[in-house]
Amino acid sequence: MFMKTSKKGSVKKSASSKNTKFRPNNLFDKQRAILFVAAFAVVGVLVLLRSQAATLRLADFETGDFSQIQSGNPTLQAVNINPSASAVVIANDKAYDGSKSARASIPEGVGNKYARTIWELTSPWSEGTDIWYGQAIYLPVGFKNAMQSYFVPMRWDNYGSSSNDSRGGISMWNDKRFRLFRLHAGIDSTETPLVGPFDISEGVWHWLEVRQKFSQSDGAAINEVYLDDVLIGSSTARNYFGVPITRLRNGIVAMGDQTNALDLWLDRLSIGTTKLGQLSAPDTTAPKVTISSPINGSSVGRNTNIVSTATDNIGVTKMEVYIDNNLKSTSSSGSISYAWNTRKISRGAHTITTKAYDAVGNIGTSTVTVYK
Ligand SMILES: [Ca+2]
Ligand SMILES: [Ca+2]
Repeated sequence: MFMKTSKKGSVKKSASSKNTKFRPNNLFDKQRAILFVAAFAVVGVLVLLRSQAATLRLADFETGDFSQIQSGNPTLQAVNINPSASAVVIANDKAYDGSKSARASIPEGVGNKYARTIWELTSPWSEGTDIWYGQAIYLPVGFKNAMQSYFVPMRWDNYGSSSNDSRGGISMWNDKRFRLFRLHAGIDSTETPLVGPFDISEGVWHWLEVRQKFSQSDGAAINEVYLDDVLIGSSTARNYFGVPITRLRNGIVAMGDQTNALDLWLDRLSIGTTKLGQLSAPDTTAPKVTISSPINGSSVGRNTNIVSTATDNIGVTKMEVYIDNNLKSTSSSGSISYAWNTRKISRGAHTITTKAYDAVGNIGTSTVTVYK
């Protein structure tokens, strides 16, 4: 059931005939042989130059749009969804670096769904290509429970450019664990992971990076997965099937049998020829908290709604409401509300404090004093 396809693999023998068989035993054929060698040498040099020309491509979304992904093909949108609604938007509420990220969302409903960005590769990946690709990923608390079948957050493929498509990348299966996988229509459906399974925890940003040297031969390929800059597994098993790879996608690339709504955040999507690695600067910025209700200095009625929101440079992981230093409510997001019944409290001044935490424990607070 893992990304089934109805396509059957078929291998066509290349047409050859004895009339065109190459026999370099006369002058014409010798000249032809020299031309062949020269042509292959030129192609080889061009391929080499092309591979050397590959430089880091990085989308951190600080531009506020998807132009960093759409380079080279403005008609190929970074935003796609099936069946409906907006899929990937620039988000300001969480970011791995800077202040913006991409948020991929799918609505409730049945069906194969996707909400992903698409990189059009500047040159196809093929036998011998040694490439790094990665992304920062934030799975909100509850994501795994809501994920019902399988989910692919990062995938390369040649779908669209070849009917004989093959795919690989990172997927999460219904055991809620992640793998580096390979798949080829009609040929490899064994679902044997190249690396994994491994865990990616919720409620905190992670840096996920993959190195793959592509080869159809077991032992000649390289497959490495890094999570938060730590190598968590590797193999040299065959990782692709000879069809040039033309696209890399990030987000909710595919899922099966999903009815729950889901969303996740992405940042710092990258393609390069060397390891990019996790951002080294630690997060020392505390969340900024505001209490929008009640207003500082106001008199409170019998039923008072306490409403507070927080933002953070990376992400708010928890919020709390305190009344006179007593914890009353918690949430796992960047907003919190609490219905305060003041009937039993004493007359006079009372303090309301809300706290917001980020993943590394920085705490922001906001306090108002109200009167009964
Ligand atoms: Ca960013
Ligand atoms: Ca922070």
